[in-house]
Amino acid sequence: MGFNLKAVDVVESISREDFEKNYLNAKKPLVIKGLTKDWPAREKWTTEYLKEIAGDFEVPLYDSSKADPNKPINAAAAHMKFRDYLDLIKREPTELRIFLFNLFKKIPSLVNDIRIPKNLMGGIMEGMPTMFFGGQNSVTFLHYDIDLPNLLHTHFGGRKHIILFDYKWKDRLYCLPNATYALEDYQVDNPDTQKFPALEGVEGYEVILEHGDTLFMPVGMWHWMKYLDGSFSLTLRAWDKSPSRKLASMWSIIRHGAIDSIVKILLKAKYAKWREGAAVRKAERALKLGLPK
Ligand SMILES: O=C(O)CCC(=O)C(=O)O
Repeated sequence: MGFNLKAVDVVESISREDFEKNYLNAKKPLVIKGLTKDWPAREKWTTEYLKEIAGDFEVPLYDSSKADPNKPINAAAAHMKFRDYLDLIKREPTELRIFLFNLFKKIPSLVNDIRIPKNLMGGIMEGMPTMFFGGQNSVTFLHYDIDLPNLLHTHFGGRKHIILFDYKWKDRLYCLPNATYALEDYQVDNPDTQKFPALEGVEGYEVILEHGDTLFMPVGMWHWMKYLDGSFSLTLRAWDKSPSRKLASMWSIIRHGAIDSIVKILLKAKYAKWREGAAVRKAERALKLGLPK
């Protein structure tokens, strides 16, 4: 009972044709274990190495809260020297995470440690490799990416538990209006379906990533992530080449980023209350009508 989760397909390697037909165009997730086998990063990126090259940087840290009605999403909870943070996640469990960190901007030579997989997919934004760090047990709340990209998410230094849902389940997942995340963190690995009945039967995917694994997440895919060990990831994003998809990405950023943040700041608790009610109404309606079909 609860979610209906299937294992994500896992391959060692894949041809472009197979990937395009069965995953990219089919909007289906996939783990490619061997995509990084020729990346120097696979051996080189230890926490000691990262401390050596970037330990002095001050980094913003995020906790598990996300829905403060007075703050734009992604407001940092604290700051710390990168070196101290890396020591912390190796030493003990913590909910503190680093989210969307462009370490490559600070240390451009890092790009030499990876290989952009252009043979797999076009449109990868080479200037935007972002990094994510988490302590054991830290959780990245369920969301989909605001700019609607295809994502290649590679994990390093430990294991990460990931649960995914197709975009079409948005209403049943209690998505907040104007947002790319849900009403509440209903513990995605053990959801309370008494309190959130529309979650019952929602279909998704599940996988545990290990060091060097790359997860492909298609456009609009909801993702929830729990770091099982203090570890980190690198995400490469690719926008779809069609002008209509590009426009959809731009509009999503404006609506879910700028407009949502402005309304949040102006209306505060009133807005939060309205949209929570709206998310519940939509979820209950979708459940009643058996949506999505
Ligand atoms: O690794 C994480 O903590 C979050 C990753 C994520 O949300 C992404 O790659 O879009």
